[in-house]
Amino acid sequence: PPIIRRADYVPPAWRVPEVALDFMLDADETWVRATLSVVRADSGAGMPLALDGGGQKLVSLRVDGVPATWRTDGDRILIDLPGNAHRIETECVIHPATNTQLMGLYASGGLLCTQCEAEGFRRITFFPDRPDILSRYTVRMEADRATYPVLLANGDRINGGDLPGGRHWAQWRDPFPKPSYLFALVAGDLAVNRDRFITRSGRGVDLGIWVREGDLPRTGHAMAALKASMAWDERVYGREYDLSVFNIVAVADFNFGAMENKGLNIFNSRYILADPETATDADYDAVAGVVAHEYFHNWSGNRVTCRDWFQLSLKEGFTVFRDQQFSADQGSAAVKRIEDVRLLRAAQFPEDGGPLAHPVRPDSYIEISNFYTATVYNKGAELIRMMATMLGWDRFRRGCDLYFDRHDGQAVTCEDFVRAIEEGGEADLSRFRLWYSQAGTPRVTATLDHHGTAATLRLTQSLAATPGQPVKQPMPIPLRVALFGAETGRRLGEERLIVLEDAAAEIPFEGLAERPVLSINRGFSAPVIVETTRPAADLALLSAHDDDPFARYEALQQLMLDTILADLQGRIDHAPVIAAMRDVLGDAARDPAFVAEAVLPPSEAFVGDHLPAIDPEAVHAARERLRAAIGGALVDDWRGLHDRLKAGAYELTPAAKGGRRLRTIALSYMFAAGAADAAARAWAQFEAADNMTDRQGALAALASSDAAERPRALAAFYDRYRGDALVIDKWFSTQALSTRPDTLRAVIALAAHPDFTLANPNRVRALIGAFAANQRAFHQADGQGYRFVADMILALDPINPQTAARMVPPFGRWRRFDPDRATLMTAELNRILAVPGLSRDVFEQVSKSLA
Ligand code: B3K
Ligand code: ZN
Repeated sequence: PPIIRRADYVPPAWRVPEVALDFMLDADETWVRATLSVVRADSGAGMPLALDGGGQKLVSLRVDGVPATWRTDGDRILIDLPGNAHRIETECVIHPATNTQLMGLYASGGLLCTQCEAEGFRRITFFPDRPDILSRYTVRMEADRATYPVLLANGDRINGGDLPGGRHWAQWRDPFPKPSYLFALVAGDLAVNRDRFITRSGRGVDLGIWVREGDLPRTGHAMAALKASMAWDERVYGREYDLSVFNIVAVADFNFGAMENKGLNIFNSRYILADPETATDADYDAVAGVVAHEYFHNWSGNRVTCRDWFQLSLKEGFTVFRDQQFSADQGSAAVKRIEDVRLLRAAQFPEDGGPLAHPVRPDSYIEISNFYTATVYNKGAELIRMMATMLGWDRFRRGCDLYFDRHDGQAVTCEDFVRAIEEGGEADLSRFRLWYSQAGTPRVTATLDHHGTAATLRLTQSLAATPGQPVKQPMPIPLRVALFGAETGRRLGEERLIVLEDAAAEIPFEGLAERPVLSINRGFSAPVIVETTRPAADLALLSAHDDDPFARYEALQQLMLDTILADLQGRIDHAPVIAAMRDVLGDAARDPAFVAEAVLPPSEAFVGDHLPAIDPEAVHAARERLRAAIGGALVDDWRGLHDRLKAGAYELTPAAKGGRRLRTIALSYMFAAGAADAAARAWAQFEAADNMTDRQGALAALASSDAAERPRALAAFYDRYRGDALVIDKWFSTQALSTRPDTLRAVIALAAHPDFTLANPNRVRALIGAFAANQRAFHQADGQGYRFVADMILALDPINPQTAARMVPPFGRWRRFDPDRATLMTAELNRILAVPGLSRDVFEQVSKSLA
């Protein structure tokens, strides 16, 4: 398949200022009539009009009302046009019910809905399907009234009515020019939660969240989050909503989290529906975060969009940063930052260190769907955050204002964004641009030499080669740094922001009253790996006294990581961790959410990232030994917490959420300790729960145990929630994440369960995605875990290539494992690659993983 390159960008030859679409909707066969007014662009002299297609049948084509001829070029059609402005009319037939890829117009649980980003619109009608073509859309839909009583599209409903034969129609108009990837329509039998928002300038906006009738009681949290997001973007970024309608529709079958279509967001139902009985606290946070994210796209993505797909991080990195800021403002900023960094380290660092590494602004792709990655999204957000850190909020905000003002209504590049921040914020970001072009996670070494009342901090940076990028240059790395007194734990002087510009630097400190302990990359000010040797006593001191909560967390994480790594080399000493943990537990009453984060040991995957060659069984065993030691030494504390944190009536406050989280962690430490009462406590928590957080927490603890209560709890959970897809997903994923040695066998059996289906991406992620993230089970030494996931990829590829391709990256880490596992992993990659007719999606991920 061809490689698309950023350097090959050419501006469009034709513009399409107006589009009129007319849909005769039907699940089996939908007719699409499109009228495009096309205008030759400056660069279009002598060029044909090229319209992308996606395998649909073209029934007729007219130019200025007259039947016309065309040429084909793969899936595209080319039309030679004599003049500079023409009217193109096409008529196509598509088949939503058999659209299992879930791109374009497809059926989901009796609804018809669309997903166009990145290149789905071409599967609906022939169109120059690229984000730098901005058009005004008018959409007419006609359908059977009983099956599809609700007809929605972008913008405002301007007309509609009944038709003979039980049919009806509606017409919508979106006044804002938009790229085709933001087009949306929905038809179906939906109920609506309506509300209203008054913007800062006094305009009323009608809000609607559309779901299946029975789901209406679960839409309140999403609606509250939507209104909070609208107010937040006005207050923090000065951005107001611009249409008089904002609709959200929840659908059960969706490849991704949600989609920011102009005025008509379409969501995976798992990011809309929440009530205490079926959604965990984490689900509640995810709903609010994704609702905010899609809403914020209205400015960062829709009003200002991407010139081409290489610029994806322009909208995604910025919008993730904005949703992170929003969530931080809604609850504990410290805990939110810890969660963001945990995700970055779990998903992005491994990507940056493996064969699929790519810059935040990629240089080439085969299938753009493969580039909706943690690098583009989450590292992209870190780049924005670094700019905000270096400029300070006020200057950064002035840069954002200039960006939005200057580029409103345009399709632009990451370079345009950086230039606006530079000019509006009065900064020089010339070397900072390297962060967009260089892949890989920088390593910073830090040593602090102390002499008398002075000290010298020596820093170096390096960046390893990544595919296609053998040699790298130093980048500006903003590091928030403070020193603490080794005796008193007091901070010595102010925190400093040090921007490491070159390969190495020496920073002097003076006037130090006692030996200093280094606190560096506070708040995780840069997405780098810091290598610095601090003895256990210093880490314990920081974990007790650092006044940056992220740095406190980080110190205890480092101490636990060092302890596990030492164990793997035969040196077992759990005492410093236990002492530090006892200290941290002193804060459990004051800040349970923070303590819950702090006491969790680093994941097996994160530990593996620090080893030259990973033996997953050994990592699992060492980490379990640490958990057992922490559990056992502090068992009375855990028992006490488990008793004390038993909540009264359910509340969704930050304190109540933190309490629930810490309570279940206490329970799991009791299991780790082998406490005789752990299983009975888990069962009691499971049975008495008045919310999903407590119930699933207890279930997860039992699922990894040998307790007699385990099968009982799994069966009771299934019976209680049978038919509730989002909860049954949890039932699948909880079992797939079990640390028991027989997990693979259980997962193979679950893949044959009547409720398992490859047709629903949530279900696939719940079972197969969760299993592939289970380090011990996926990497089972006999290779059967690899074989199972590879079989699933091959089975899914013909149905849904996007979702199939997302399961390939765990195989790409083969170089990090022992030779036997590496051989087994590459054998599966080769087995996949040998299958004829692979999708572009899977082909790209597998072939790159082998390279
Ligand atoms: N922009 C969409 C992503 C759609 C991905 C399709 N492959 C969701 C989001 O980031 O908001
Ligand atoms: Zn997004």
